[in-house]
Amino acid sequence: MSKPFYVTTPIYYVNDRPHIGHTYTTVLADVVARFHRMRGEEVYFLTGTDEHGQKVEKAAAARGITPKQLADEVVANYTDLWQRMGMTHFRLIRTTDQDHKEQVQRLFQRLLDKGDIYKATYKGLYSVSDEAYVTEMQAKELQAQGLAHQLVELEEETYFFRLSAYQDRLLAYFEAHPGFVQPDFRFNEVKRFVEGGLQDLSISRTSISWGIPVPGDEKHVIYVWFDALLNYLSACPANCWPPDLQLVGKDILRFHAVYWPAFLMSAGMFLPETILAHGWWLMGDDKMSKSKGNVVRPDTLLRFGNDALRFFFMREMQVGHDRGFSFEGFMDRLNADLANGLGNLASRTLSMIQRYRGGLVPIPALPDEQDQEMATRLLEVFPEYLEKARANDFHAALDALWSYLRALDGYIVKAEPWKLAKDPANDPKLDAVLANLYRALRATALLVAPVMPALAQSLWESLGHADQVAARTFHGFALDGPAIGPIGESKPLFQRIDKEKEMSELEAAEAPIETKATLDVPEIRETVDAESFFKVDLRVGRILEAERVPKSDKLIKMKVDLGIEQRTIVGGIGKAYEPDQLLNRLVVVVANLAPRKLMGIESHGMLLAASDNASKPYLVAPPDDAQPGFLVK
Ligand code: ME8
Repeated sequence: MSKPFYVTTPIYYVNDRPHIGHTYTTVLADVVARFHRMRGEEVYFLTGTDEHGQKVEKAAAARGITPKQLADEVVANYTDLWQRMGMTHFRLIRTTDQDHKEQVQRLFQRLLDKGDIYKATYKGLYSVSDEAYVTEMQAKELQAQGLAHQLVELEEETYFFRLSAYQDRLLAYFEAHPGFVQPDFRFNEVKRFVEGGLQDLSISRTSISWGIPVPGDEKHVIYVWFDALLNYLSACPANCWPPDLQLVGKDILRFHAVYWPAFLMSAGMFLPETILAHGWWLMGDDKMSKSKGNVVRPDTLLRFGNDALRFFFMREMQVGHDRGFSFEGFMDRLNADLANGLGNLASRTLSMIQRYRGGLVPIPALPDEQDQEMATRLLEVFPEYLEKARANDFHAALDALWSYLRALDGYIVKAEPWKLAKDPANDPKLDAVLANLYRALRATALLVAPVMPALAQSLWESLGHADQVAARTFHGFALDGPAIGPIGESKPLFQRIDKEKEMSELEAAEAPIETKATLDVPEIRETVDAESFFKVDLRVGRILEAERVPKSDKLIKMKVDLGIEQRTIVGGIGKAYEPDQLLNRLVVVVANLAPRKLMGIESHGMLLAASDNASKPYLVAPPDDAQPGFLVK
């Protein structure tokens, strides 16, 4: 029997309910799983939860419950969400599962027996917030960031994993497996990290009790990452190893591309085929995260449908890169591609086949050059889509398919079937057009089934099929085969979203901003050279007018004097400021920012504001004697 295709997501911490970042990774894995099933492969798809460690221990203590009770509570959110979203994982592994605990202890013992795990005394600095030992170099960085208070001197007995012994072996493996980490630019980061030298890794703690005990030395608990990474092994049935694709966010790539392969090498096991690191969904310039209080929960978006959210994720995010999230962008994408794009094409095509051919799909007898061109494009876009999807690039696959769908709109406009239908002499041409459109939709239903299972099925049935589209395989699908019978009932594929109306409701439904007493100082962003910085034109401006944007409690529309001209600027400061408070205020404006539309209003420029944990804006103010137009540099 051939080995099933094995795909994994990270196992999520139970210190938070799922947000759209976690949902994104799991959707991607589910799309990949469904795609491989339709390639005729058996698939094993695993997700799970990471439940041990100090943070869970503390959070539970604060609530007066046991860590396991807390974990059970949070895990219920995950199981419920994945079930509602129709995820097709075989198992949601929990690191508190008995089989996992045994696996972790077995492997720990094996590496101990082999000499790759040894006990020694650690003497040095420890970061309390990261729960990790800190090298001198890292300590200097933290001190430079004003975070020295997070460091404590520590001397303790700990078990180390002999990571340093794997540096050369890892580099040799990377050399021999150029596709091991994707995308390439992330692989290069990993290589540079390993080339920089690896130190042995502490893999036990005595300060924590909530974890898996070291076998035979129970005052030590196994370090969460050693525990967590092994989940992929614990949950793997005998014939599945190794994983074909491990999806991770870029934040946890080092654990998966350096520590994890080293553990496996030490255990004498095969390494995963590919580790794919995707980027982050951002809010503004920030990563979405609970501590920043800027999270969007999946339920806020799921009211537009499961398929809509899945499509948005796959269509918008170029795997590997970061992507800014906005409700407006979300709705624009769905309206453009699902309500207009595909939805419109399907309803037009089906109603024409119904009206002009009584629901029977014609067989084209005499296609002209234009018809042939469209038929050829289908023959091209079909394998192109499959190839891109096989490379996990659903963004590019959908892009190619939607550009074909747009070309079909143009084809209809040129062919004008409604005119052709008036004269029987045009029958061959009308037949060719209708058949081409039908075939395009049939292929589309098949191709998008992994991304939008329900929508694809609905389209499939409208085209006259009674079976499950997801049970079909791509291979051997006859793109130009005749229809199996008359078309079915046409159902609207996607209801157009009333953006203005939804916008205000969405803003209201947004997760309440969670405030914290102390400021969680974000890390300094990556270095930019002076030349890049000076490209930004910062000016003093004065706010002349300010009014709320209707139906939004966040946005304020302002007229701002920049000394040389007046600008309309829309700012997301409405929760922190009343329009009256803004009048006559001096502000700092990013004057050469490309204009963009916010709720239909063109905003040209941006006001600088500081922000706290909860993303509350504090407008940056020049001194009173500054004047509009002054350059800020
Ligand atoms: O790191 N955008 O768990 P975690 C995109 N337990 N994806 C995001 C995201 C965002 N803004 N935020 C989170 C852990 N993710 C460990 C993993 S694995 C052996 C242990 C996704 O709950 C992304 O996949 O912090 C990231 O890797 C994962 O959630 C982190 O989830």
